[in-house]
Amino acid sequence: MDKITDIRAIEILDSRGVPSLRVFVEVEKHIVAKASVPSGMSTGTKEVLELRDKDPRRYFGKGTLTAKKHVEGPIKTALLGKSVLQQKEIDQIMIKLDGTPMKEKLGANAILGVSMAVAKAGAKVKNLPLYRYLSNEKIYTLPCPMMNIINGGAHADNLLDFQEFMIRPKGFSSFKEALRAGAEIFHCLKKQLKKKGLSTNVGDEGGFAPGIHTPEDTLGCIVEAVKEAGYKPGEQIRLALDAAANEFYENGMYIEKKKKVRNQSYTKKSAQEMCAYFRELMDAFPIDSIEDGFAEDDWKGWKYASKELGSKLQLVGDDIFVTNAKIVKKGIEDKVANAVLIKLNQVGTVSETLDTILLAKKHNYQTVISHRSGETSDTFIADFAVATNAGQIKTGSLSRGERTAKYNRLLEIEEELQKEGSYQDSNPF
Ligand code: 2PG
Ligand code: MG
Repeated sequence: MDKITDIRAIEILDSRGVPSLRVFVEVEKHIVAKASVPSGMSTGTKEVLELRDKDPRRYFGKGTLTAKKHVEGPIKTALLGKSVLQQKEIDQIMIKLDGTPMKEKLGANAILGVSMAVAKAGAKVKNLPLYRYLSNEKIYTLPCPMMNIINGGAHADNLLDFQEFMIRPKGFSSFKEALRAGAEIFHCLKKQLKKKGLSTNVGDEGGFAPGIHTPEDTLGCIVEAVKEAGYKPGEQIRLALDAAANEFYENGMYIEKKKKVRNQSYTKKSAQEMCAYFRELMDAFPIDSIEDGFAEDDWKGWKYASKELGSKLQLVGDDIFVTNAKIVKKGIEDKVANAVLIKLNQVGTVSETLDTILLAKKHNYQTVISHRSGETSDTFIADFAVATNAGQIKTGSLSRGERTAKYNRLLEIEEELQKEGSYQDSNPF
């Protein structure tokens, strides 16, 4: 009683009001599971292809009707009658049917939507919550939330070149309490910003997007908010950055891009100078995780920084690895980074994402399951983080429904698991 009897898709809107795709997989004519595909803004060049219609008359060319057609045409034809319990086989059929390394024929959004909906359908057939269904080890750990409370870079129209300023709870005994700390700090930060006459409007991921000019002032504000909320910076709350350096890497240098765009004078830094700058920030603030501190084309810079800083903090590869096992393998061999950001839509199927997580774990690389800046209310990644014992999740700030949906799903899972689950706080960094 597990055979696919229909697959449909609709064009939906993501949290930025840009089209995305929702896929429905029907099993034996009575079970229907649906999944929605997210979309990134600061993307790595080696991410699989998000298929857009390129029809300028609709959604400025960003429609997803072609992807919908592929789901309801060739993909459906290839998968009708297959068992939803055979995730790997289904993903392989779609990979072969597409036949291109970047999934550009069918579109990775079409393929991933089906892959995720098939996983959810499998869980429904087995009458299990998704996190139990996807779990191999049947050990369930709630991830540490990395909460992005100040937005910059490509996610906010302010002057910050770094994209994400996150807080990372340390030493809490449950996900619930770690999340509470995050939310309390978020509200204190709002007060801090107001007091300073700064905007409390939020960016794409629900973090504030104030007109602060420097990372130092931003981090200073966050530390103040942590204290005001009654937590100890460094001890209970650490800070994490996603520089998303791809966005401000030009001709081999890291530049003050937002100043450049505004025709203001701007500085440039080499990879070595960038590394020294991160060290300065680490000396001044309790930072213990930096994502994409270097650009994907700057493998040498990454290697240098991994040697210099890799024993002191978590260095997370996002755009450089794009959740691709082959690239992560090369990174492991070259001792680049020590953690991998995991985004399903960078690689395009559930089983390939699982393979990348397994590879990372096998080599003691940390894993962080991640949302995209363009999200939907789908909570797949919350279950996925628990199923894979990833240890960490980043899914934005403590505002905006598409972000809190994932945190709320984790609260639900923690409650449901009671003593069967534990909260992971054992990251070495
Ligand atoms: C990132 C992500 C998610 P985007 O860079 O890590 O925060 O952003 O989805 O825009 O790539
Ligand atoms: Mg990133």
